[in-house]
Amino acid sequence: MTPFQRRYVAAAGLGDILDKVLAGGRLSAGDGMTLYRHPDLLAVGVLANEVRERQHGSVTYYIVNQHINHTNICVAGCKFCAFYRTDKQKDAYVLSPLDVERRMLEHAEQPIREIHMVGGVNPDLPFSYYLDIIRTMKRVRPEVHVKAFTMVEIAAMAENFDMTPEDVLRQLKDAGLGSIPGGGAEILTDHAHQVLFKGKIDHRGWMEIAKTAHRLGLKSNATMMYGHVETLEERIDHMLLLREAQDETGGFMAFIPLAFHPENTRLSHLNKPSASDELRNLAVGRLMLDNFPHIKAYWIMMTPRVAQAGLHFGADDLDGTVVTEEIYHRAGSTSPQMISVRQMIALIEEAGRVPVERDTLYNPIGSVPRRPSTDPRAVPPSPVDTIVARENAPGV
Ligand code: V47
Repeated sequence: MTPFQRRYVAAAGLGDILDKVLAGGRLSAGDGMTLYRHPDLLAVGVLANEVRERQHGSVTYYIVNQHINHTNICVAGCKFCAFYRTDKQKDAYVLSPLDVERRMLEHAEQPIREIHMVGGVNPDLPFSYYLDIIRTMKRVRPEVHVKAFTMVEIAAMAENFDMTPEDVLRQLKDAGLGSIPGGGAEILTDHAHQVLFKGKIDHRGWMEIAKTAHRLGLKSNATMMYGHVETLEERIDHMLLLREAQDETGGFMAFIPLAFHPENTRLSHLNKPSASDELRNLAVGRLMLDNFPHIKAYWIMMTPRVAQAGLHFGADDLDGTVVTEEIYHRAGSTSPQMISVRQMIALIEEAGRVPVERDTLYNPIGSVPRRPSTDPRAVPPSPVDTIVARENAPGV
């Protein structure tokens, strides 16, 4: 942070939070509310950017991935969802393992490293279906990382098949599941649960499955869908629950704030959160979740240009190339459904950041520039660490 930025943030009345941030201290719920209510978004962004650059320098991650939604049939009946159908509706679908194989083969020429698969809570599918789908994906592309099934889907499997969540997770993991996506968290409060999604697990259930997955060695992400019926206090409560769980397990990789898209939902009378609200949620997430390694600006939800700005408001990851995405497009997203690796790199570089391709677990891939060591016993620093150390060196 430059001396000018320090003076600017202090003059904006955020001196106490600045001191905590510079000392690496933990922010309180009250600090979180101050950051949400503060009129100067730029000052909030400067604080978030300080943390982001301390951790990651200019490095910005992306992944070459493919999203597949295996079924849109769902019995949860969430008010915010434009994607789900009942089994009687004519556009209801379930992809068979063969359909999944075909979708993957359509993109066989792309170096896809991750399949991100989520779907509805469909009680008509047997447990063997989920195992077959994962095994199919690993057969078609053995090197691919399968990040699949939200905590909500795992909980529904446990209930429908009379298994413990631990058994469900163990069997999915044995079949090839690599990690769990962050969806289904919505807002982790009783109020939001009652009003919006009472047909599925509440925050206790979501957290129990997340912690079980982490204990079994499955990393996960955590989303926060905001801009509907929740209060600002509920957003902070959501973050505090995540922070507390992360202190316990260390199993979360990224926090992903998702702005609510109202079109074609039962909440279509609401306005979509503004771009500045999107930037602020990235920034507050970065500042409150001091124990989360990554903050994701999910470009497909935010649009590429707002996500690009997000790289200066706390985000260090843009997610992936994403082949076909249905959940937000049904709810009115106007982003393209995929971008090429070249476009992704350009997006990051235009924002003055350094693109680093990653795998699902944030291991960098390929050639990030680094200086070779002449000492044969030296453990080479990771290429990303080298960039971060160089950029954070005094005087730079
Ligand atoms: O669980 C559904 C949200 C989530 C709407 O882990 C909506 O890397 C806004 O979880 N408006 C699914 N949000 C997406 C998701 C995700 C996306 C990208 C990366 C990762 C990851 C996870 O989307 C749902 C729900 O929370 N959602 N409908 C809507 N109308």
